[in-house]
Amino acid sequence: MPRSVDVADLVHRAQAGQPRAVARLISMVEDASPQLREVAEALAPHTGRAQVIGLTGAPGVGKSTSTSALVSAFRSQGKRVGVLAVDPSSPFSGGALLGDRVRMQEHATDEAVFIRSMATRGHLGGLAWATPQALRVLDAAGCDVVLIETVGVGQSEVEVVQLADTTLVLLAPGMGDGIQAAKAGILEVADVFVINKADRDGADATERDLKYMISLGRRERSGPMWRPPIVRTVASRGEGLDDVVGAIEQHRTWLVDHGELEQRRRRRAEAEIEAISVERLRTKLGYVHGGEALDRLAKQVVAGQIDPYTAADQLIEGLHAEEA
Ligand SMILES: Nc1nc2c(ncn2[C@@H]2O[C@H](COP(=O)(O)OP(=O)(O)OP(=O)(O)O)[C@@H](O)[C@H]2O)c(=O)[nH]1
Ligand SMILES: [Mg+2]
Repeated sequence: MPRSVDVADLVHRAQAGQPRAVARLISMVEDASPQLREVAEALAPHTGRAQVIGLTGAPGVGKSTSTSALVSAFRSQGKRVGVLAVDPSSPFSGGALLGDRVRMQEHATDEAVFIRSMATRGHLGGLAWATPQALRVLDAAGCDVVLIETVGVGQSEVEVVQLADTTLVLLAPGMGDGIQAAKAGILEVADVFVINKADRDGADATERDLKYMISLGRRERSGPMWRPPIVRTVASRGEGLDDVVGAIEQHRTWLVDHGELEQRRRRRAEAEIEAISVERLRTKLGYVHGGEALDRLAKQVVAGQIDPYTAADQLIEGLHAEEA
């Protein structure tokens, strides 16, 4: 049993920007600490200030390199920066993301930069639940900007980027990204497209494919529309990053002017509440699983005495009864 911590003190120290306190709080999130509720309560009044930027794209497209370059750009504006590198496919933090540490090494000694790799550690509900809580920690710790990097492979990172005020989707020449991106539904979540590795052959073709893909995906929608710009970068040489920062800034202005920032943040809170609720129900059902009530209901379903919907009703009623 881990010893209980003085949450108020920990949050106080995190707010003062102490890296160890921030790290400890994020670990509590990852480990689903029993004190997390207390942590969330203590953090709440200090959140809502950070600008959240998501970066996603296929493996190796240059997300970490771009993230690191963006950190430099925001640092030169005097901002405090947090980075969450989220790998939905890895149950371990650290291991698979070792490369990220190397690429972000130049910021390792900067006290105003906090970098953290996140993993699900196998618990249910996973990143959809854990990432927003880690984000709250960084927000409360005074980060002006939080960059969330996630590998673009499927639904889970779409959920992760939904947290962001602005989402960058990275592509690179010759990786068949356009097609991958369309499959993963990543095109719709892009606020800014970045064609990285523009030093390589094929950047023109990638841009052409992308534009074609966007034209196919464009649906008729009422209300104001943001047209995601396409920016080219060579992240490994820091080229084009000013344009990316500019595009992020323009998008932010657009969000504010159209009342969309508020909307997005409300949707983020909705997703957060939902994720916590689902996680809690799952935990409860976990207790039920293999339990007496489920066993009894399963027998009745097998015997044709009741249908599975009725059985589910009874199971859920049982959960509520337990609560009362
Ligand atoms: N030629 C070229 N190489 C680049 C550029 N940007 C990044 N790279 C290289 O591409 C490789 C992958 O870069 P990362 O930044 O680790 O890519 P990533 O998207 O974070 O990779 P994962 O996190 O593993 O999905 C590294 O060897 C980088 O040095 C670029 O603009 N041009
Ligand atoms: Mg990376």
